[in-house]
Amino acid sequence: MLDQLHEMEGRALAELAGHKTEQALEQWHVAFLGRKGALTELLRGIGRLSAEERPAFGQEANRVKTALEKAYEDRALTLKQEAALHQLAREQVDVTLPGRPIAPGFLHVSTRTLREIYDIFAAMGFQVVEAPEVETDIYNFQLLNMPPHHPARDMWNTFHTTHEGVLLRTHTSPGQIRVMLEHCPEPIRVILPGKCYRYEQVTARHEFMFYQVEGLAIGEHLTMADLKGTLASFARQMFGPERKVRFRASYFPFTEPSAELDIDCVLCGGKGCRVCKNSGWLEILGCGMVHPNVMRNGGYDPACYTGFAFGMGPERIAMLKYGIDDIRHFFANDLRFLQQFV
Ligand code: FA5
Repeated sequence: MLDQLHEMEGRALAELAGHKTEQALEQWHVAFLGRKGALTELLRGIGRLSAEERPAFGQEANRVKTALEKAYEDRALTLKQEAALHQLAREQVDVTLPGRPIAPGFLHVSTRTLREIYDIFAAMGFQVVEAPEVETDIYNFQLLNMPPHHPARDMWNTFHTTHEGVLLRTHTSPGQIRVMLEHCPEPIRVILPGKCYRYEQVTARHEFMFYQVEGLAIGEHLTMADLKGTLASFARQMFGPERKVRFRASYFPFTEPSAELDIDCVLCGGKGCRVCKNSGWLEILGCGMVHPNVMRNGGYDPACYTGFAFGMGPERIAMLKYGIDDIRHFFANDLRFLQQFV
């Protein structure tokens, strides 16, 4: 029996030295030290020994058990250390490699265009003011001379909220009234940039969300000549000093008279092409003299004060400036498009 015990010990230690995985180690433990393992089997045969032989065998079996357990733990520790060393070697960082540069952010093409517009108007004494994007029917329509059921409301269909009379503004013009009510009776010279929302078919030239820049000037002697001078100067600073401009009669309920400002086509120079639909002209904004009713709604007496206002779409302006053929690129978040304007 002692021979068998020693033979089993030798075999167990030899096998253990060859095992390289945690799983193989576990199987080894079950095979030699488990409840049905080789050592337990040998101990079961103790009854066949004489009473004198038993204590010596028992003692030796205990020594073997302790020795095997210790060998098992040592082997497990060695394997763990080997694995850790291996992982360290595999994940070694070469600190001498050049670093990867962090790409700096850049301005969105709409923001760049807005800032160009701010600069031009700031030089003419206009301050930048912001007004709410969530508006009421009163400011978006009624105080702008469009009572309920006014047919001109059809030009500005919007998104309504679940609160009666609360909507997403369709244009920046409600900001005119807010500024007037705040500053009346002082003279005003502001631009109001911000997002607008329209419930309309999205096309290459129409988004459901886009920016506008509103302009408003109020004073005691402002005339249509001031409007024309200011906007012609803006158009030439934005699109080049050689640009021709024209004011075409139009209609807005909140201005009288109303006009649209066109520049000669940046592509064909006025000869006529696909972009200007062979007219030679491109529309860039709507404008006019502030309607007397709107002046009164803002707290100004139209007998003493006059004013002019305008509203333009910076995305449309950027489309002309950079030759962008589809407005949907602006907010599609495709970096291939946006990175062209770094
Ligand atoms: C207005 O919104 C008027 N509030 C402008 C105005 C202000 C006139 C003050 C007089 C005095 P209109 O709907 O034409 O007008 O829009 C003005 C500009 O916004 C357009 O010239 C265009 O550049 C831009 N715009 C209008 N609808 C869209 C759209 N769906 N997508 C992108 N840009 C648009």
